[in-house]
Amino acid sequence: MKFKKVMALVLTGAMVLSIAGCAAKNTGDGGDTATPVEDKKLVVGYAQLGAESEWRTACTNSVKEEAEKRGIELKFSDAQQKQENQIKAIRSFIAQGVDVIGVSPVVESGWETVFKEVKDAGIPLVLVDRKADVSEDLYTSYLGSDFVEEGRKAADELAALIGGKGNIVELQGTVGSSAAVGRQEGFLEKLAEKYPDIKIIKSQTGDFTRAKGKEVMEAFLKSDGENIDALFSHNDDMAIGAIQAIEEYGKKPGEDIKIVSVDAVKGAFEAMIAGKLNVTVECNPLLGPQFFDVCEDIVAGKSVQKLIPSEEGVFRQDTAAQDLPNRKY
Ligand code: GYE
Repeated sequence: MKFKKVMALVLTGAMVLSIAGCAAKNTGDGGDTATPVEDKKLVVGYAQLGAESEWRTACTNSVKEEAEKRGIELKFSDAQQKQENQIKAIRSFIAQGVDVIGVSPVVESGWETVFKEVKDAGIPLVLVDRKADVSEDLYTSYLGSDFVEEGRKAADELAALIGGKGNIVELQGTVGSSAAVGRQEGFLEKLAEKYPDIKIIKSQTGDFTRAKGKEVMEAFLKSDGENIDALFSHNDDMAIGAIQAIEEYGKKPGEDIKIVSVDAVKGAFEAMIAGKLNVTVECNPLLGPQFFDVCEDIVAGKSVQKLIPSEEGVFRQDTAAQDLPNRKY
């Protein structure tokens, strides 16, 4: 059968089913052939922030795959790293009357108004991956990583690579995002506490993308190329962009300039195997199962934790080749 014909059949089937569903619902309100409430499909709106990195793609895939597995109707929106698009998506989820809303806030500030609208509509809100700077009564649960701890781990790894002494440059993530704010905070805290001889000579945002990571690293190299001992990158994608910049500049990434980044995506393992990246601190993007566990619990009236942390490790060059086949993202 031709694809179009198959699609037409599938669509007709879906329409019949959904009409049947509506009818069942209508009679269910007052009639005797009611569809039990438990049979109702859970409808979840998820306002993803973008598709800026390998990490983000893994996160999106995890959410989509898990929704499909559980038969949950997912309304998905990609905001292309723009808060205004996320706000629009959330408002449309409210208008559609979804059961739960999930959001990965691109930045921390500016959410009060729309979160209050969600609350007033009686829809539970779950923060996924990144935090928002709002009072705790405006959301039901936050699940994600401890970004400050990731920054601390990165500082210890980097210090070990350069013997506790040297000049480093920093590629920050999206300005005002909880991931960038937290990673920088943890990193600076460790430097202040343990490594007085390490200096950050340049620090700028690369917005968590490869292209910007490369561009900013080129600028760092132009002004301080002979003076940089190491790079701390807030994510692997920017580090991979920076690696290209360092090679084009004529230095060896991972040797002349040591590199520590965060995420532990497959691309980072490949770079470590090639000797170009030294360490990656893990940040788990596979949040789909935890996210829908929380959604289902909330709808079932169960109490859920306010903070659901992910478990994460650190991966180094020496074991990268053994580790890569076991990586899931
Ligand atoms: O590290 C980065 C992504 O919020 C933890 O966002 C996430 C970060 C992740 O773009 O690669």
